[in-house]
Amino acid sequence: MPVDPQHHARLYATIDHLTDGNKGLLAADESTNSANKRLASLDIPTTSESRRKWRELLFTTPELEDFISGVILYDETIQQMDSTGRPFTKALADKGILPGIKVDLGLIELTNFPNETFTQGLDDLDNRLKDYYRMGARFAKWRAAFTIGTDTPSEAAIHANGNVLGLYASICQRNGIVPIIEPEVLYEGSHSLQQAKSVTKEVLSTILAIVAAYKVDLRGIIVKTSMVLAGNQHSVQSTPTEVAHATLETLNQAVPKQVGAVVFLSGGQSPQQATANFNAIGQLIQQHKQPWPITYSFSRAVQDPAMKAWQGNAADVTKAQNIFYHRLACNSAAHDGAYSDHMEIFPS
Ligand code: 5MM
Repeated sequence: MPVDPQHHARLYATIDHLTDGNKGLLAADESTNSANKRLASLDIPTTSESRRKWRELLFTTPELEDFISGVILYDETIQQMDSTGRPFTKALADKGILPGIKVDLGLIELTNFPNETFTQGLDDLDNRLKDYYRMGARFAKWRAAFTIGTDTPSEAAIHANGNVLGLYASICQRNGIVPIIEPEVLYEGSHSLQQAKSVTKEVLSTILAIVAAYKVDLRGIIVKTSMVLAGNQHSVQSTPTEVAHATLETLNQAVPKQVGAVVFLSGGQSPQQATANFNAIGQLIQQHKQPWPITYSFSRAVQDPAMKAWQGNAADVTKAQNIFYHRLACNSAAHDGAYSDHMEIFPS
């Protein structure tokens, strides 16, 4: 069945809202396993209530809407409530923040391709999206992951994930939900900047061509990508200027101009490194306008310092919220290339 034309207008309106001004998207969609790993590393109990309290701290940060236009939630979180009994979706919507939802069900091994994965979750996706739409979600996210190695990523892994992403995106759009397509090229590894560039170009251009072949409306999708930089174990680490040039050059070669928006993940960079690299990208955009709105959609780079300050203690909620708010302020300044080291002088 063809997509109702009105759905397209709604998809574009969602993207316009998400990319308004210098705001970013908060990725708070860690699966239970990932959320628990982060809590356990700080000796915080790995319970549903701890995860709820953490998300409440994030979502009730005063003036969150200054810097955040949308939040990606996880299945558990979209059904949870704040301490006053208000659903998180309502708490966010009351601030003009759009709820989104991670709908992939994680990575599984790609048989015959060591160290490669594809992402599962298509079964029943249509029904799940209908439920999530009723709960208020207006955008969704699906992540595929690619490791740079001697024989990876293989053509098979890129194509398998591209086909799944194409199906996911088409099912989202027919339900009036903007699909975020996240083919992450991992930062972990000893690859050079040049290798990161060529792999990211190959992954993005192949996957987006497959997505287009599924007749997905490219204006109604968001691409969530890694910044292009040398691997974290490479002998020479990329400077922000190098990252900015390599990233925008790669995106211009691989991402069709019609795509609705591009957002960056932080991918394990330190919070300050992610902001400095995003700021260099922001500065370059000031000089050379890009075909798509571009913003940030970080998880670890905005959450980690605040979680360390919180450590599960009710008495430290305000301190943690201030740190979280400060990180968002730095990244929204970076969006316009207006971040500087001076912004890191922050009273503890
Ligand atoms: C790559 O991870 C995404 C962005 O987070 P970072 O800024 O920390 O790189 C993130 O949205 C991720 O997809 C979610 O946290 C879900 O991850 P898991 O591993 O829990 O599926």
